[in-house]
Amino acid sequence: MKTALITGITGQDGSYLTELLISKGYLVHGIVRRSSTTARARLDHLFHREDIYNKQLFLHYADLADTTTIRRIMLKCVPDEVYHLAGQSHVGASFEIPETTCEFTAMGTLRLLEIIRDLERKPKFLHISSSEIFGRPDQAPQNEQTPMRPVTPYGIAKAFATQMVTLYRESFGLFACNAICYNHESPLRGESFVTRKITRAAAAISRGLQDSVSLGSLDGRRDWGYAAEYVEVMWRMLQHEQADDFVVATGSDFSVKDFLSASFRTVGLDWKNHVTQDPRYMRPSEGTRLVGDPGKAERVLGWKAKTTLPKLAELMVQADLEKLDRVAV
Ligand code: G4F
Repeated sequence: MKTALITGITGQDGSYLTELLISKGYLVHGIVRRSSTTARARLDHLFHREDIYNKQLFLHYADLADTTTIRRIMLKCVPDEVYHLAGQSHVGASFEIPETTCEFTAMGTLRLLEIIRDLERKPKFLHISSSEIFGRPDQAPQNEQTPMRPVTPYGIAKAFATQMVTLYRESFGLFACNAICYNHESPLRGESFVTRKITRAAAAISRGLQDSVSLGSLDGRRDWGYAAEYVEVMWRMLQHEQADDFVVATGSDFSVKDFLSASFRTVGLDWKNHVTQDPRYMRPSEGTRLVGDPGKAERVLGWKAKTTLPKLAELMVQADLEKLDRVAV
């Protein structure tokens, strides 16, 4: 039986990854940030299972800045694999809180690498990197060799973390990998990211609960995949005989307008009648042409994304409709 440790276990990816690893018979330990609210709704279904919680799934409190506690957790649970998902992940917010972003996203990763470097039994390590490291690239699609040119505090923090992972692999011999993930969405996506904001609004507007939704720039293009599929490749990366970096993407890009169109079409509405723009959601600078070339992941790991627009938007809107209807009953 293998043991995994997941940072950011309460997030969208953490929850899908936990389910995957539990189905594969892993013991799963998760690091949870202490706060006054219990923000682990995405894990509730496992938390309430007597056969799983505290038998196959264990949660530990720690902050990414708290090296001593994280080292203690690693020494206690002796993981075979560490999946590092945690960090300040909102690109727009990173302009408001650049120091916090760098503290958790950049330094948090370095601290984990330093802890692992000192362990006698070193676990394999996966860092969830981001397409934001490419910023405004010269080439599209981007691959593992594309130079990093980040244009947001978040992208800069991720570029630092990504390069540290490569450095620790090459200089200290750690089995450390970067999954360079493009946007990946699902019904579990946080409500402040554009996709979920749109699908929730489309569902609520169709049920007569609101009239419109306020967004920022509609021109951005993204390579949107389905998060439930992305955790599979995260796992495969750590099962591969060699540590390496992989772009994780669908290979197709769409605009925010395309996502709006697919979402509102699902409920039989025209998005143009329900969207307003608000400068509050505009960013001082934006990545452009962010579309990934997932060829290496397909060749080496046998992984290929299956779900993209319009199916992705449809399944998210359907889930939001079901959620609203459950509350209304
Ligand atoms: O949904 P977003 O906030 O995602 P973004 O910035 O691409 O970042 C996400 O994907 C990255 C790559 O995988 C991750 F590294 C990162 O952690 C995060 O998961 O914004 C997407 C696009 C942008 O062009 C943004 O300007 O949507 C545009 N947008 C327009 N109106 C909006 C809004 N974004 C947000 N969050 N909220 C809006 O109202």
